[in-house]
Amino acid sequence: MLTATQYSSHELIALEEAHGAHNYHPLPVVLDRGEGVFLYDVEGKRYYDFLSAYSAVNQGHCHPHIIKALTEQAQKLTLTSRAFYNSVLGVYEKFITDFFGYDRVLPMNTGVEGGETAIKLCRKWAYKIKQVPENQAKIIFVENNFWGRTLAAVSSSTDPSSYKDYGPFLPGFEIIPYNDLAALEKALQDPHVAGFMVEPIQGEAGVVVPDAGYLKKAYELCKAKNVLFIADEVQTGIARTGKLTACEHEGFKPDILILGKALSGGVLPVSAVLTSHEVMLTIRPGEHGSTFGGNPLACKVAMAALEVVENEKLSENSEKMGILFRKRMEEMIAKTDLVTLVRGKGLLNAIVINDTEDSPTAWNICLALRDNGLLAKPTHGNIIRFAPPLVMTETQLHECCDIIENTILNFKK
Ligand code: IF1
Repeated sequence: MLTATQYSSHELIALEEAHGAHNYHPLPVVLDRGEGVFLYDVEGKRYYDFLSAYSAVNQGHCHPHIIKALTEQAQKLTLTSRAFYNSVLGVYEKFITDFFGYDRVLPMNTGVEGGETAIKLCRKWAYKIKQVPENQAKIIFVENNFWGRTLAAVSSSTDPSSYKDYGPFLPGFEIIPYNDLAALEKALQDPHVAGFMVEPIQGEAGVVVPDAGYLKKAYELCKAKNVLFIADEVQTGIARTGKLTACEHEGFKPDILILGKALSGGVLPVSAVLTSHEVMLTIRPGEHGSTFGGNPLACKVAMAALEVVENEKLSENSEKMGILFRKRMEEMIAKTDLVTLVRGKGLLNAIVINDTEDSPTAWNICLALRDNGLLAKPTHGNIIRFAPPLVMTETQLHECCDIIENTILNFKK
């Protein structure tokens, strides 16, 4: 029996084709090893990672501090379930609530479980505190949101590729345009509204940055109507946009904060929902949970991942490198009509390709970027997201911008 290291990229792709679900269409590259900002394919070719596993690897691949925490705890105790206490969870809960400035945390695993948990907390709070009539609580979402693949998540989606043929859908969700305060103000007139859940920057939609002040004003509108502002920072959190959380750019703290992805540095699934005593304690024992939620291994990994964010000043580096990146992209855009704009905050950015959404141009550019040693992937059609690990140095960033510029300027449709 051949081990994985003896298969070629081609053979490994064929194995996935033959034996796996076809729920993705990956860029044709087979990765075997990761270290910092670099990925290496099966044949040993090195690439700059400009996706970071959708912003889960902010600390860089296989960060030694996180891997050390993982391997030490893995040899001691990995899982007790919450049927019993363990020696790590309480320490983690104090650590993370202090780190983000919240009263309490509910630990889960994936980002979408964080979203589901936030919605359940919001509904519980609506019935027990706001006194919304039972089963009448409404939660407002925005168009082109993306917060995962569960039936609740796709029930709030406006993207047919997320929701088509998965009905019937969860009721109690209302969808309004993003970045539209008048639409939010109108929707908040309904006294049954319990929450407003929104990404501070829409990742999957193509790194859509709302107008300055939108989030803060939306928060204020929610407060005026006793509605919980729920920030989905699964992708924008953990220093990705140049602050520890993206809401910090607007100087407010969401009532419920959802974190995931880079909360573990991409080492294993760790998510967290942070909120106040009042909201969190509406859920009583036995009313929510998860087998792996808050397991000792995940807690140790998450604390190490957050220590890296603080010790290596990843928010500051993300901010600084992001400014540099967008400047380099603007200079490139001045030399070509293939790219119309660059947008983003910190090291969450995207370029918009001057072609139709259904054109293969963005995909073909990503294939050329791959050949030139940089990995990125289009989000919707003609938008390419660029989200490298936040540990990138200025020298490395210039090298990556050189690769992107040379690829774009020499690209033939
Ligand atoms: C896929 C997208 C990104 C997220 C936000 C919650 C979640 C995600 C803002 C759920 C997850 C992932 C899911 C993955 C691809 C990726 C993605 F393209 F799907 F939309 F990043 F933009 N909130 N995003 O971005 O977290 O349950 O996955 O841990 O499903 O294809 P999860």
